[in-house]
Amino acid sequence: MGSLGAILRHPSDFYPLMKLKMAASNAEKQIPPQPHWGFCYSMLHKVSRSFALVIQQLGTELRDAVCIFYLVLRALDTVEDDTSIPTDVKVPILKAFHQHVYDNEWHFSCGTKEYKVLMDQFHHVSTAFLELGKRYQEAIEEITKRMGAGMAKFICKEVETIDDYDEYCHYVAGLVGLGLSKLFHASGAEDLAPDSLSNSMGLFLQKTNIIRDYLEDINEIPKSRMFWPRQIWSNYVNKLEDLKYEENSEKAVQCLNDMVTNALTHVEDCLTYMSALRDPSIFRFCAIPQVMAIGTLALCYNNIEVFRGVVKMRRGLTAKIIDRTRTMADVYGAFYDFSCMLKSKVDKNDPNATKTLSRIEATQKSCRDAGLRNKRKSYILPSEPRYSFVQVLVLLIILAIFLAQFFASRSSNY
Ligand code: D61
Ligand code: MG
Repeated sequence: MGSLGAILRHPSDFYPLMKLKMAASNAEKQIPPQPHWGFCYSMLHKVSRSFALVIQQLGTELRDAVCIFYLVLRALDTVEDDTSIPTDVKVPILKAFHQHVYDNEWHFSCGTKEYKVLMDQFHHVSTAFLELGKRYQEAIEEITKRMGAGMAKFICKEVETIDDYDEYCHYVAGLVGLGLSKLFHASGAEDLAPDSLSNSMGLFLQKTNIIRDYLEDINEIPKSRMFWPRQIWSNYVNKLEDLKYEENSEKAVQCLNDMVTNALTHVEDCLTYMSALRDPSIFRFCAIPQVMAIGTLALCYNNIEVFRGVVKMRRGLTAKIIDRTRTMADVYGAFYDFSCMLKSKVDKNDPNATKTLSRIEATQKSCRDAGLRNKRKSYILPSEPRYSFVQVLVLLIILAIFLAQFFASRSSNY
């Protein structure tokens, strides 16, 4: 849960945080009894708290398919991400991964911590996969095949141009969007979305991750991982790692802002994709990560901390987003709020200021034109009552007296 300090600074975080905590512990209690499904759902909670929560609220049949889809791709990604596997071993595994899913005996040990457990016990995922409906299996197999081939291609190739960047993000996240749209369609709950819109849903999430994780990826041992395209960073520094050095702070922030501006190109498509969804649980499943992404971009924009440590939304704000993202009106409202926050951070001396502002204004226009923004509390305006130190102290003393009396009266009853 959020720290006491954070809650005192944002008292309205308290209720959504409690609600989230209860939802998470309920979800963990609902682990299915069969060992393979039990393994899959407890693994899902261990490797991704955020996706686990949104997956958990889908209807049973679709939820099982999405859970397996997630674990199969997470296992594939564990192979991709393990920088200690030699290329000549890694590439054939990535390319054949879609076949391994049908083979209960297959396993390959790699990764660390919970990812290692997932790899070592992958037979549980295969067993569960084989119990899914044929249409779900086919969609998962096809996407795994295409993603594995794409990852293999980029093992030996760097992300040079913006086209390479879009292509890499298509393989690792855009394809997830295409696959999910197929699963939604197969469940009978949604029309089949156009591929280009599904792709944008993934690109927006992946680019946000790549921007936020700059430092973690560059510091990766034994070998740094680089996803920022040379076509962008070479306008600011000679080597991608130079962005992390203090003497390049100004260039680093300008480069970061360029990257955020690039990610904003996908917003329109994402709003169009979400506005076509009909099923409320599928809607929440798709919308919560998107709202978190625009919030993360707003936080990272013009923020040197991206090059110094981890920049993350506070837990309380995440909890509020999960609690308050239910309809398209909520999504337009949230995108509008975070666009305002972005706009307020644009420095007119930034080399891309005009481009950035025009993308932000386009987003604000889409949100306004939809005319759906309901009367809601803003995520960014300080609607919080501000408590002074003395006020907090007085409250704590009153609480202490109250508790002391309560316990005194209880013990005198005996
Ligand atoms: C609607 C709802 C969720 C969506 C969506 C549309 C479209 C795309 C995505 C989710 C995928 C977004 C991926 C963003 C996070 N990036 C990663 O996890 C990177 O790995 C990419 C390859 C494995 C993808 C596994 C995945 C992720 C989310 C899913 C899913 C499968 C299946 C169903 C639902 C959600 C990243 O991972 C490491 C890290 O972020 O630290 C990387 O290696 O680059
Ligand atoms: Mg990866």
